[in-house]
Amino acid sequence: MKLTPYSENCGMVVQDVQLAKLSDDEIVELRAHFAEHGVLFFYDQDLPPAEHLRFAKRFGQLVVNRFFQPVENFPEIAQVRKEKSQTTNIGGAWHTDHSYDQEPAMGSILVARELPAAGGDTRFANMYKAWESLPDDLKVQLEGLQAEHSSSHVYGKEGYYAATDLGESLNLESEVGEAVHPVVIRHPDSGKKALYVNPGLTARILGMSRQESHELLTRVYTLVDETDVYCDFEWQPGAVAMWDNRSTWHNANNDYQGDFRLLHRVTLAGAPLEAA
Ligand SMILES: O=C(O)CCC(=O)C(=O)O
Ligand SMILES: [Fe+2]
Repeated sequence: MKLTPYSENCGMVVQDVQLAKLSDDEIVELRAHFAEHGVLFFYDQDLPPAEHLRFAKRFGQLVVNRFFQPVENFPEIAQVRKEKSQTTNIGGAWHTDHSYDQEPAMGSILVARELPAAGGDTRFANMYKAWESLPDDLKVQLEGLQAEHSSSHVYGKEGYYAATDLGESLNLESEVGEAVHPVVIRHPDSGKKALYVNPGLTARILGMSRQESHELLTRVYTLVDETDVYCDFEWQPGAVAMWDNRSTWHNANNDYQGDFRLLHRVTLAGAPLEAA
């Protein structure tokens, strides 16, 4: 397999592979690239739902997202779906999947099924680079801190989606909850430090007032925003993106109003996160 940077600081395109036909050695190689780069893109893949699942199961254990509608006959595959008539999309804010779980999802594998005529890119951000880019005084302040992440303000009955036109297509009756993770983690496979707070799901930093926590998180997010750690993945039919939720953020562009978009996501289970 051959890797080429998608952009300077984020994402790698992996060529000369078919995800449905990987050898055991290629799985091992892919695992290393995944840990090192955080987000991998593939084009021209032939990956119907059964093959999508088979590839994901070779890569890791699965976890089922409890808020998204499953694909018919494939309860382990989630639909990332936006109807023509809906104005709100899934994942349209910077986040990392399942950070509200005690054992956050290791990764996600997203396959294009039906794309809008234009728009609908997924933006990614490299949280290894984001961490490295922060000023030293801020790094010292952040290391050792813990943050609470929550699903209730997004997926709860009183949360963000419940008040939108996407609400009825999500399972907002599912249990919501909180989890605490280190603000800076050491990636279990690469050994590198990564920033592990995100604007969508991190509720607060523990051990400080709401106001202090808000100010600190805002400072961090503003600095990340000013740094070149981003890439916009332009989907094509047959494209697949797989990302490591411990070392990236992502954000789905909602710039295709009136058009339909459907992707299928399989989510890979993770483990509790260790502080850096
Ligand atoms: O639709 C997308 O581009 C990504 C949505 C999302 O956040 C996800 O699938 O985890
Ligand atoms: Fe997501």
